[in-house]
Amino acid sequence: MRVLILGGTSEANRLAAEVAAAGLDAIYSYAGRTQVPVNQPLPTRIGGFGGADGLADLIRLEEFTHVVDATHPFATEISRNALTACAATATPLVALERKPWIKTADDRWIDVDDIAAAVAALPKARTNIFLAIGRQHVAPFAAMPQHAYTLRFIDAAGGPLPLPDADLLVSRGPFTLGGELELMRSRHIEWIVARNSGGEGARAKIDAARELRLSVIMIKRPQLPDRLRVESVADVLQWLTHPACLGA
Ligand code: 3Y8
Ligand code: NAP
Repeated sequence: MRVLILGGTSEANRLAAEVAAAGLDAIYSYAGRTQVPVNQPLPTRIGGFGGADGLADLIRLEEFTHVVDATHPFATEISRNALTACAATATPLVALERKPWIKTADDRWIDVDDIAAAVAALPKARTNIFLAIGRQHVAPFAAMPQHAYTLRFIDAAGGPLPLPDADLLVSRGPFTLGGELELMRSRHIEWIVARNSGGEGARAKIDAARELRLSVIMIKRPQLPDRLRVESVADVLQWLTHPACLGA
């Protein structure tokens, strides 16, 4: 058995620890989006594959027998590529995917389909907005320059921000409820823009928004094609060692 773990999430990190502890032959893969990704207890590769074909070539070259897609729910391109490459090489694939956050009666969410709809859902009158969606999709918010934005990136911006009134926090998660409450109170945040990423690493801001009764523009998850998916590291290990149990 030789496993390729497509990583980059808290769940992937927990999986890597269990796979290493089980002594399985595995490689952890990062896209290389951040400057200093967390070290893994497995041999690690960093960088794209060159699309689905490149991933298929690597599967053949490295003789991977299994692929685990433990990437983020919004990382749709790599997930589609993994489906294509595993079909082309007849390699078993499972997705380790956390559930989306579910709105409770006390949540003030406005559900939107994508970034453009999130921009359109913002109030018109100037207010304080926490853009908790990373660095890759900030530019569309320049259409609403009247607001005071708080941004949060993992690495420093490396250039001017595309918003006239923006303050940048450089901080990687996982985040805590206390830290998020302090951030929102000290900056008088009224609105939050977030992706429905699910998991525990990013949900503290959602709990803080509920406690402070703030409005959250919640970007829905993109759709992915059907694939075998599990929600726990234990299920992945079961699939790797006893595939029949999961109907794989
Ligand atoms: C490179 C690996 C761990 C894993 C940490 C999780 C939790 C904290 C919350 C906010 C939201 C956001 C962002 C976020 C979270 C975890 C987890 C998660 C959101 C790292 C990581 C990589 C990335 C890539 C990065 C994106 C960005 C998104 C920041 C490592 C830390 C906003 C997603 O600068 C960039 O280009 C960053 C890009 C993709 C989304 C974006 O569009 O900017 N994640 N995040 C992975 C790779 O190279 O393959 O550096 O160690 C992983 C984690 N990020 O326990 O250590 O599992 O979700 N990551 C979102 O939810 O919207 C932050 O600020 O409140
Ligand atoms: P994406 O848009 O789905 O993928 C874009 C390209 O990045 C892929 O086609 C592939 O390049 C490369 N890539 C992505 N993940 C990779 C991996 N694990 N190993 C090797 N190459 C990878 O991806 P994304 O949304 O930018 O996310 C990039 C990474 O950040 C992923 O590992 C994801 O788990 C992590 N992450 C993303 C988010 C988010 O909000 N999107 C949040 C937390 C963590 P090639 O085409 O060259 O093969």
